[in-house]
Amino acid sequence: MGGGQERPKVLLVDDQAVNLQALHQVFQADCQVFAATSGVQALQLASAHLPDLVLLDVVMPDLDGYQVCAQLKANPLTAHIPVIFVTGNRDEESEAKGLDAGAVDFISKPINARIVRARARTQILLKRQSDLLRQWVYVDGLTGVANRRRFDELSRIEWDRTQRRRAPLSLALVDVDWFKAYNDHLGHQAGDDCLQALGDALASGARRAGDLLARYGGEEFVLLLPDTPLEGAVALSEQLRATVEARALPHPGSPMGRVTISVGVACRDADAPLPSLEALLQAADTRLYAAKREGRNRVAA
Ligand code: GH3
Ligand code: MG
Ligand code: MG
Ligand code: MG
Repeated sequence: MGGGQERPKVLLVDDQAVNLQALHQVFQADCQVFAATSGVQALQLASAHLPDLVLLDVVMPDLDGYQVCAQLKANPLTAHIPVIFVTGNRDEESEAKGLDAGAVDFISKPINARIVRARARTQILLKRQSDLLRQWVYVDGLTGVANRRRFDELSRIEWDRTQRRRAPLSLALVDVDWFKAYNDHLGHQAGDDCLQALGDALASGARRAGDLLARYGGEEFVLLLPDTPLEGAVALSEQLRATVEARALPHPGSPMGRVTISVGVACRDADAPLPSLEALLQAADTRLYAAKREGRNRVAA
């Protein structure tokens, strides 16, 4: 069904085993299939596996299909996953309600395998195209790391998410030392190449799945580190600083003779509450400035 790509992931949700089985037969040959028999389980599996499509029953004992669909759409992680209702309720009111909840399509039971497969194929294709576009929209053209737009969106999400869970959120601002002089000595093209190399170096530093490295602007990068206390963020930043220094990229305009970075680190947690994401950025920026003042090629927190 996916045509040469990785097999699409489909989540089937129905409280009756016989219905699940019928759907399973439609998809098992072409797709990686996950099955849930309740709304709660459906939400868990959707977050865990991020399927390309959800086929969703309406009438279920705990959460009904409309509630499940609304919750999927309310979660930024799962909001872009298309949902098709598969239901015994054929009336227009049910269909309108399903589409209002954010579903892309509505299929009546008993199902016709070819129709279900064809409609699913269309939605999976659209989903893959929009995934691709979303990816490009979020990538910095020069370095290939996430761009400022991605950082702005994810940092808001992580600010709220970590605050709700009373978990720490750390942020490290990375700035290349004497970079204007680098361009002046070696030219702007060499400067661009250097930023690319730095993007690679920073991205290759040991990082956890939830961490985000983004190009923040010009010759500045930012690391967003959810669930990471200040000490952890400082240790990681120090590791990245050392990695860049060890690459020994020649820098004739720097007293260090090689390309180095300075890093400002800040953290919001129970001990150090901050009023806003802007305040966290400001704190990291102040420390970055201190790292510069204290001689560059260092981490300040
Ligand atoms: P400091 O150690 O204090 O950070 O000195 P600096 O020269 O790096 O700081 P400053 O902010 O004065 O200069 C940053 C320079 O980075 C300005 C510009 O020449 C260069 N720069 C910013 N973005 C790019 C880019 O995309 N490509 C290239 N080649 N250079 C860039
Ligand atoms: Mg049912
Ligand atoms: Mg700068
Ligand atoms: Mg700089």
